[in-house]
Amino acid sequence: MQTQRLRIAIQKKGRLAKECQELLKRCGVKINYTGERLVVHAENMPIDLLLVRDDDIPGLIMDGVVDLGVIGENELEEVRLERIKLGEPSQYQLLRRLDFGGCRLSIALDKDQNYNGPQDLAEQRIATTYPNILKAYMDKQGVNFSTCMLNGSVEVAPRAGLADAICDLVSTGATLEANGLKEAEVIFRSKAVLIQREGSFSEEKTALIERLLTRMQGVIQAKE
Ligand code: PRT
Ligand code: ZN
Repeated sequence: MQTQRLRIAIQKKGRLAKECQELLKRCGVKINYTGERLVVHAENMPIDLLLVRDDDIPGLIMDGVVDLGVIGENELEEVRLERIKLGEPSQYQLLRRLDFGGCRLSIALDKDQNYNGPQDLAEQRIATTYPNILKAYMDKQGVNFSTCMLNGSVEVAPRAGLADAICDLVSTGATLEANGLKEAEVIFRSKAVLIQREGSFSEEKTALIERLLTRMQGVIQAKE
């Protein structure tokens, strides 16, 4: 069901939420975020914001339920690979990379363990929230391994005896350090991105997206 208003999905709470709100504000989109609503309406433009878990954003775009979304490339790629596996729609268009949400997806292991390359991970169990990105990487390396799927507390898995290594997001490295782990391989580098659904758009929506992109360009350049 398409509406006249442009629908944009952003993370409700979490690491991308504040910066998404800030970016839209700087682009001149006036929104009152108070309350616990799923949908909020811009006051000065035909835009509706969907405030959701970041995990839901790639699917909302790939199913064509919303027009635009802001999401970390790590989450986007994981969902894309999962959907390809399931034979579900996995298409989207990248409008632009943003200047926040930077991190890397890395394999890490006990800091005292010897590590000389991916072959040292052969037949090991790796705990992760990103099994598809990890498998794609390990397949490319030609290394057999097993996974332990965890949606949280991935960094404690080795100490808890659940896995030999982990594959998790890293930004400063403090979490790895605090858990006695060392970064062994960076397998994916990520930033927040603005994406668009496939398919046609009304002339009005196309013009509004153009306008937003132009303003975004200005906002991001001004910060550089
Ligand atoms: O509730 P919801 O499902 O919406 O949020 P979430 O808890 O799934 O995600 P959230 O808000 O934690 O992260 C959203 C996105 O921010 C991620 O998908 C990444 O694209 C991006 N991002 C950037 C990060 C980090 N940096 C990051 N450091 N996401 C998570 N982390 C975690 C990491 O998992 C580890 O636990 O921070 C810890 C490591 O940080 P350092 O600084 O100790 O290395
Ligand atoms: Zn999430």
